[in-house]
Amino acid sequence: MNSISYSQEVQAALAANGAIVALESTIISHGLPRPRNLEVAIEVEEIVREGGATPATIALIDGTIHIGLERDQLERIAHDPSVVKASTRDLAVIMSKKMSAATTVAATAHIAHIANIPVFATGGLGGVHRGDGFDESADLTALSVTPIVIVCAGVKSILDVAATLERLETMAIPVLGYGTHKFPGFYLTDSGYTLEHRVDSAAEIADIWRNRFPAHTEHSAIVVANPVKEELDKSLHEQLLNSGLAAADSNQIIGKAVTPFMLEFFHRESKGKSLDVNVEIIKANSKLAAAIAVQIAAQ
Ligand code: PSU
Ligand code: MN
Repeated sequence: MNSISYSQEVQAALAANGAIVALESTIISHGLPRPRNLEVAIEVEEIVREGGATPATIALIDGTIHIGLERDQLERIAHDPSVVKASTRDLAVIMSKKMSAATTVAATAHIAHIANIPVFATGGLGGVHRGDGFDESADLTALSVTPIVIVCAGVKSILDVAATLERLETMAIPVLGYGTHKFPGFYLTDSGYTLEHRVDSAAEIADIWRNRFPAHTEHSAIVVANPVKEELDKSLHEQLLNSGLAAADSNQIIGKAVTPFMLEFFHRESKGKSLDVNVEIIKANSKLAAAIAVQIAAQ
């Protein structure tokens, strides 16, 4: 049994040096409620294809790494409650135990790089959490050692945005605002923090990707921050944030459970409003990622 398996369309795209976009699966298993999660996963793959690229949703099934999922495998990740959330450190354990897992940004980027897939679309990056308990997502360390363009809508407002931006700077991970100098706040178009670098086209991003080689900074990721067009109502957002953080605290939610808990809290308490914004974010990011993948493949 091979430890890595490719979907038919990803295999064909790799052979043809075609444009490929990696997609994470934690968003499907732990970020969106059923049955909407499967619908969105399918729609997002279709958006990537319409953009001229091949989708490669990444996950582990019964101990095998999958780069690109066939429909029944996508259904398994979306519906099987035994699917766990895997970060990079969990991969070998999951493989050894023949478990099934959805991959976080960190683990997805790591696996995409195995197949030399240079572009990745997600919703929001993990980062530094608020409060005095030390919680920093492995997404940041993974991106500092993984060459990939990651398209996201910034980091979720449940995080300490200022601290996350500082860590990205320390780790020498460039952050490019797409059509903006304002760092997006996931559900909000503007987190209140300013970015130094703005880009306005996929071609420009591909050119920056190319220039990492003569600059010898080709070992790390590039973060493209793409603000959502229609943000969540600001006062609703503020209210959910405060009550959600308090609920996480009183329920003693820690470790990898924090992000899924907060997302679920937002979706439930906003009666689906935050979910709609979340879905829009993933769709828009996948579209932009496809355009970037096409430009990079043409280089
Ligand atoms: N952003 C979303 N939905 C998600 C996540 C991010 O809109 O489900 C997931 C990603 O997989 C990300 C992970 O890598 O949350 C971060 O988890 P943690 O904070 O435990 O590192
Ligand atoms: Mn964490």
